[in-house]
Amino acid sequence: MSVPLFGVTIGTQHYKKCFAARHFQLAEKIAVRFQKICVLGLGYIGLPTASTFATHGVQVVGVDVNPDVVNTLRNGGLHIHEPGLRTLVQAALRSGNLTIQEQPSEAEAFIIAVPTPFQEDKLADLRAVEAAAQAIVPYLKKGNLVVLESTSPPLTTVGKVAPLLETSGLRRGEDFYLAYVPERVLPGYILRELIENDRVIGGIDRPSAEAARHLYSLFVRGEILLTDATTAEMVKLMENTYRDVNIALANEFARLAERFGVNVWEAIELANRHPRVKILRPGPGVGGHCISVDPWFLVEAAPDLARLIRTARQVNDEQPQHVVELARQAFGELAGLRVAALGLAYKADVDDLRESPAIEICHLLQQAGAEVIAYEPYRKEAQTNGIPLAAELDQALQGADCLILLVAHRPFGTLSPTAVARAMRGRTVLDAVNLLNRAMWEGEGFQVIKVGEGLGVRP
Ligand code: SAJ
Repeated sequence: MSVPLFGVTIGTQHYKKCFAARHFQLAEKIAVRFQKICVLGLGYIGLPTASTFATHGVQVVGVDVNPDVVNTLRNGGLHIHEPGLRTLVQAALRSGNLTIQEQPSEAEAFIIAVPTPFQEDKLADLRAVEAAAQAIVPYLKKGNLVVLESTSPPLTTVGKVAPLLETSGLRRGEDFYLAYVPERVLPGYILRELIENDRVIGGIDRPSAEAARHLYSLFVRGEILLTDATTAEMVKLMENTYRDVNIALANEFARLAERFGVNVWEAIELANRHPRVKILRPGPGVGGHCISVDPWFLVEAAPDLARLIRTARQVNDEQPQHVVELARQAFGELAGLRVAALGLAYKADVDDLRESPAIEICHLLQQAGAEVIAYEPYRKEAQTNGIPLAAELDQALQGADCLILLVAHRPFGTLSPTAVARAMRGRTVLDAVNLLNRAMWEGEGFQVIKVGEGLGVRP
């Protein structure tokens, strides 16, 4: 039997010999010393993680290179929206366990939770990870644990982070522990999932995995599963790719249904009654900083192999254009139309606008000559790059010829068609997320078009 490790397959006996009891005990000893940690990157993952460790009794130095983020947090503010996060951060700060800095300081463990976006050419941009690893170097000491949480292409931990850390003169596996521990939390449910989800921990060696297990078991209640670093990187990319490919399938089903005059929502509901079928939801496209980005890391790493993954990405990336095509069919000539666009976030009930298909749809409508006024209840003052933003819903609706619903935010579920009809000039609604009750809106004189239903004409 053999254990795949760092791209190399080595025999189990060798694995056991290398990572046997002596190291394991070292890891046990290290564990009790996780009294002070340093979390680099205070975004959607780093801030909840730092605060959760702090409220579990660990002294945490939260580090962010953005002085605005540091100032906001130090002054009791919050730069991101996530349910429950304000209370958690306040509790962490009040406990005295969480401090916010622009630079790391000495600690027993360092967690890197910085963004890994892609560049124009869809290649991974690892500059933030590299900068964070370099920032740790002056503070790295023998016996420290370094954890990478940022989603990264395969082999980043052993091929990029480890060599950077070794510029300290310390050696991986001998002087410091190193692990890849992917975050798997769903925006909107981060605080609960951080604690309850199972956690995959990939060590560059067995002691590193054990050391990271001891760190995360301070608050994780889900099962902790140990593997090697590269497998853990692959696991993370597989999870998000799996979702992306399945959403692409749902979007393709929607397009097929529109062509055949079928209601895709009804068809999906019926297909999902099969015990082994679970089709996801079509929509305006796939956004956010994870699912629309991560599969490209696999395409980049092996373009000759990742063919389905690339196609799924392309299908999802085309969906905003498809929605605009539906708008053209529903609204007629777009030039000169005043369109009220509801929702700009990348998905329901978050304030995150990154890679949002809703924003792309607004831009495409503008390019077609429409006058778009958007309303985003969770980011009323967002910078939206040329999309005028209404401070209140009514302002967006006032005098609009058409309404396009782009995000299934909870507050939109209770929109009153009567009130909307009073404010709008026209009576056409394009629902890209299947939130509106067709009968209610049609009862108020609206023409309702939905993604996956098209104009509802069956030959
Ligand atoms: N979407 C659809 N149809 C669906 C589900 C989602 O069109 O049926 C769209 C959403 O509207 C959104 C995009 O896909 O635009 C992504 O949303 P999501 O809720 O699927 O995922 P994220 O990006 O918010 O979070 C994902 C999660 N990964 C998986 O579910 C496998 C989360 O667990 C990860 O931690 C996160 O990526 C991450 O940080 O990587």
